[in-house]
Parts: sequence; C-alpha cells; structure tokens
Amino acid sequence: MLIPFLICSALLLSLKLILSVRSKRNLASRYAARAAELKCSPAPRMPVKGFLGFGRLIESIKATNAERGPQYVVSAIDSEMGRNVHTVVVPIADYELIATRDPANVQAMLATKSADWDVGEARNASWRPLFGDGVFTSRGEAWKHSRALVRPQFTKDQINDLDLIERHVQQLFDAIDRSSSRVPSEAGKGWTPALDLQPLFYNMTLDITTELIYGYSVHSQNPRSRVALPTLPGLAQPDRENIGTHMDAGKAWVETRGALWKYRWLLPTKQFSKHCAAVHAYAQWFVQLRLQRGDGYLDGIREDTGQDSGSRYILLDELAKATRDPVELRSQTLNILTAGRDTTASLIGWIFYFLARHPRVFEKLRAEVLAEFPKPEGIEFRALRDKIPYMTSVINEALRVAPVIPLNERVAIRDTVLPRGGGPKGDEPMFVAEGQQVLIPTFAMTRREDLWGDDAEEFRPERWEEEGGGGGGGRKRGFEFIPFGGGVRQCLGQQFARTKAAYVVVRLLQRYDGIANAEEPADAPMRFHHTIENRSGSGVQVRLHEA
Ligand code: HEM
Ligand SMILES: *[C@@H]1O[C@H](CO)[C@@H](O)[C@H](O)[C@H]1NC(C)=O
Ligand SMILES: *[C@@H]1O[C@H](CO)[C@@H](O)[C@H](O)[C@H]1NC(C)=O
Ligand SMILES: CC(=O)N[C@H]1CO[C@H](CO)[C@@H](O)[C@@H]1O
Repeated sequence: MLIPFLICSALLLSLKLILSVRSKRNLASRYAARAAELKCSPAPRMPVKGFLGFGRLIESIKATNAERGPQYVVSAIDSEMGRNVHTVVVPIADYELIATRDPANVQAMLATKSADWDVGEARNASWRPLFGDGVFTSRGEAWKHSRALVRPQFTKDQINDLDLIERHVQQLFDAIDRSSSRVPSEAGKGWTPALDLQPLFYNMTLDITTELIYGYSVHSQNPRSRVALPTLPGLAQPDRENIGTHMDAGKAWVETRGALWKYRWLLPTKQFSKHCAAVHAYAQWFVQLRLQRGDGYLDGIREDTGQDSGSRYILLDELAKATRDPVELRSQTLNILTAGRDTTASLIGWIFYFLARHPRVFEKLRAEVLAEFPKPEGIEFRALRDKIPYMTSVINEALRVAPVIPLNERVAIRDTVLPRGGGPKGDEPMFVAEGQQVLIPTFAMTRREDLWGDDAEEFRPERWEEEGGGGGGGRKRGFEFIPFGGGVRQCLGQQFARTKAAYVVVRLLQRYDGIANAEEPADAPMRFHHTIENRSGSGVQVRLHEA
C-alpha cells in the first residue's frame, strides 16, 4: 500500500511544483552560491526525457502499473548513469528530484541529520481523510507528539501475544482445509490443490491486528467466531463484516487521488467519503466502548468473548490511559492498524513465495524448526526470537530481496548537505535546498553487488550467517539494510512483525512437510503487487503437503 503512494507522492509533489510559478534561474544561482559556501559539488543529472521532461514521469507510472516500480529505479540508474553511480538528480519538467541508494546519505536523512528532514506533506494530505492524524501520517511537532504517545506501547513484551496469534493461525488452517475439501479428487493424496496463500494471510493479519488493537477481532477468516457485542446507545454496531473491504477500497481511493493529486477535486468524492466514514465509525465504536467502560474494558472483553487469558494486552486500552480524546484514539489506532496489517501479511507472503521456490531452504528451515519446536505447544516468544537462527536469516533474506516497503522519501525542511553524491566520483558532499525531495529506494540498496556480492539477486539466507565487510555477500549492519526504516521514524512494530511472521512459519512448517510453487507461469517475475483488486492471482500460489 505504501509503494504506489510513495512513488505517487514523489512524482506528484513534482507535478505540483512544476505548475507553481518559480524563477528557475534565480533559484539556480542561489543554490550555486549556497553550495559553494558549504563546499559542496553537484551530483550527476539524469538525462531529460520526453516532451518537457515528462517522459520520466510516464516511464515510472508505467513501471508502477506493471508492479515493477522498484526494479525500474535500479535499471534506470544502472543503464543511464552506470552501476557505480548511487546518487543522481532527476529532472522532471522544471522540477528536480534527488534519488540516492548510498547508505551514508540515507543515514544522514533518517538519523544523524534527521532534524533537517521530514516526510513529504503529501503523506499527511492524502491519508488524513481515511485514518486521521496519527504517528504514521503526521509531520513535525504533531508527529513528535504522536510518536511519544504510542512508542511506549511497543517496548512491552506483552505485545508479542502468541496465544492471540495461535487462535488466528487455527482459523488459517481451517481456511486452508476448506479450500482443499472443495476438490474431492485431490483428497487423500496429501497435497492440497493449488491455493493462493496471500489473501489468506491478509485476512489473518486483519483478524490478529483488530484483536490486538481493539480487543475484539473482526474474524474475517471465520465470521461465525464473532461474538455478540454490547449495545451502545446512539451508536450503530461496528460493521465487522465489511471493515476490510472499506479499508482496502479507501486505500485504493487514496492511491487514485495521489496519482491525480493536482486534479483530485475533479474526482467524485461520494465513494471515498463513504469508505472513510465507515472506517471512522468502526474505530469510533470501540473508542466509545473503552471510554464508557473505563478500567473495566479488559474485564468486559473477557466476559463478551469468554476468553480468559490472564494478562491481555490491548493497545486501545493502554492508549486510553494516556489520552481520553476520542478523535485522537480513533486516529492513532487506525494509523497503527494500517501500518501493521498489510505489511506483515506481505512479508509472510514473500517468505512462502521464496520457500516454494527454494526446496533446499524449506527443508533446512523445517528441520531446524522441528528440532526446536516439535509440537504446537510450548512455543515461547524468546525461544522463537533466539533459538532458530536460520529463521532470522530467512526472514532477513526475504526482507532484503523483496522489501515490503521498497521505496521511501524525505523532503529537506531547510537548506542542508548530504555527505556524498557530489563530484565526479560521487564521494563529495552535495547541497540540497529546502523543499527538495529525495527518493530513498531501499530496494536498490539491497541490490548493490558492490555491497552484497555478485549473488545480490539471489535468495540465499546463509549470507546472514557470514561476515560481510568489503563487498562480501554476508550480513550487513548499516543503512544498506533498512526494511523497517531507520533513525527517528523507525518502525515501531518491527519486533511484533518478526515474531508474528516467525510464529506463523513455525506453525505451517509443523503442519506441512512439502511446498510446491503452483504459480502460472512458474518463472513469473517478481511483482510488487499492491492493488487490492489484484491480490488474488498475483499472490502466492502453492500446493502444500500434509505432514
Ligand atoms: C513486515 C512488517 C513491517 C514492515 C516491513 C514495516 C516497515 C516500516 C517502515 C519502513 C516504516 C518507516 C516509514 C518511514 O520511514 O517513512 C514503518 C513505520 C511504522 N510502522 Fe512498520 N512495518 C511493519 C510492521 C509494522 C507493525 C506490525 C506495526 C504495528 C503493529 C507497525 C507500526 C509502524 C508505525 C506506527 C510506524 C510509524 C513510525 C513513525 O513514523 O514514527 N509496523 N514501518
Ligand atoms: C495535515 O494536513 C492538514 C490539512 O490537510 C493540516 O491542517 C494539518 O496541520 C496537517 N498535519 C500535519 C501533522 O502535518
Ligand atoms: C477474507 O475475508 C472476507 C471477509 O470476511 C471474506 O469475504 C473473504 O472470502 C476472505 N478471503 C479468503 C481468501 O478467505
Ligand atoms: C485492477 C487491476 O489493477 N488489475 C490488474 C491486475 O494485474 C494484471 C496483471 O498485471 C493487470 O493486467 C490488471 O490490469
């Protein structure tokens, strides 16, 4: 979901600026003077393409539509500028974007000089109608406030609630069994028919995340598990059946509006408003329930659901101890719901995409999983995190080859300097003017052969067990590998996402001893699919063999 948004915001902020009146020449001389003052050298410029320079924009929109946006960034820089060039200025009409796959520059923007940078204003502007002001959408002081509010929640171990995840893994097993039983001729052979795991993972993470955040799962995997909810005077019951659809459709609208940002006022608003209202109403209901029940919220959940798992951890309940503002509670929880759901489903999907194509890795991982966790019971958070190093390698390698968020961006909020990119060798500082936008293609950083070795394209988890300095193919510890972002806005859910992914993989490998790629065609290229309508058919088609 972030991919098209980040590309679009990168490109559309450009359009916006193209159409604004600015005296290019004055700016250029001001930049040159400042750059000289700061001892900076210019970075190489990519060729201008197409009529008025719009060619670049058109190429990247085409690549995005073909679900190859991240690959396009690599191939454009490699082929037009050279494989040793890592920071470029990209002219698009009379606007300029910077793109850098140099970890030193990325570290400066996200961490060491983060005070000079922020996310672009388009992130807030485009997502706000759907999710409101929260830690993910906001900038500046508003972001600091949000971050301080929600961050403490993610330092607690209780957030890694494996019992909660297990209940939804059970529903996942049922969903797989249901799709198998639809093909009676296959029964008894041990292999399931071809099934697309990706939509199953999206539903599972929706179920887990809604329960973690609000205490009541939407149970998209099994509507019959939904418990009766209390009545709140004046408020309609939350629409658990359709919330996934409203969120997906709302996000699709955010993307369409993002792509046509300048002309968004021409788009019909009725559908979008309807989805936004439904998403708000859904979250609002639980916020009101929490505010009414006060400290009795968890007891109420226990009574309603009949689940009595001692120290339950519910994010809304904890946030409500810090603020009682209903709009803030609604917006912050929706921000976290969206940051945590699709990303994790996508990571788990990519892991199975690779396992289905690398039988050796599957066998090795399964052996290690069974040695540590022979049965479903007794899987503990710490053991899951520390006792199967190969699992960590597999997860890292999936995140390296297929980063869930392959493109990010930042905007300079004052004139500043990036440590590298300038001069003929690209190793001198370069000047960046206030308002300039920088594309951060994390995907491109993980594909650099000088950093990862000649086999950078290859899925090879063992590299994480080797030392990797000096261009060797082994593990890296710096900003060349930042699947969860880095610095001040680093992902808050990293540990939770890794735990959830590892747990789901363990449970599936306990149950299945074989996996076969069933995608047509078998050598289909990697696609960074993101549109909701395109989930089925561009997911992870596999056959599983029951152990
Ligand atoms: C594989 C799963 C995930 C990936 C790859 C991922 C990746 C990221 C990345 C790259 C960012 C930084 C965005 C930026 O720099 O502009 C981010 C931010 C964030 N993530 Fe995650 N994330 C994942 C799962 C989760 C989960 C499960 C949660 C919560 C339950 C979560 C909560 C957040 C929040 C709240 C932020 C915003 C932090 C801020 O802006 O201060 N993420 N994530
Ligand atoms: C988000 O955008 C709205 C206008 O669309 C603005 O009023 C608000 O201040 C912005 N918030 C942040 C945190 O940038
Ligand atoms: C996902 O959940 C929705 C809502 O309950 C349901 O309609 C859909 O069939 C589910 N998808 C799969 C693949 O089970
Ligand atoms: C709705 C939508 O975006 N459909 C696309 C799904 O993916 C296929 C194959 O890439 C496209 O042809 C569709 O247009």
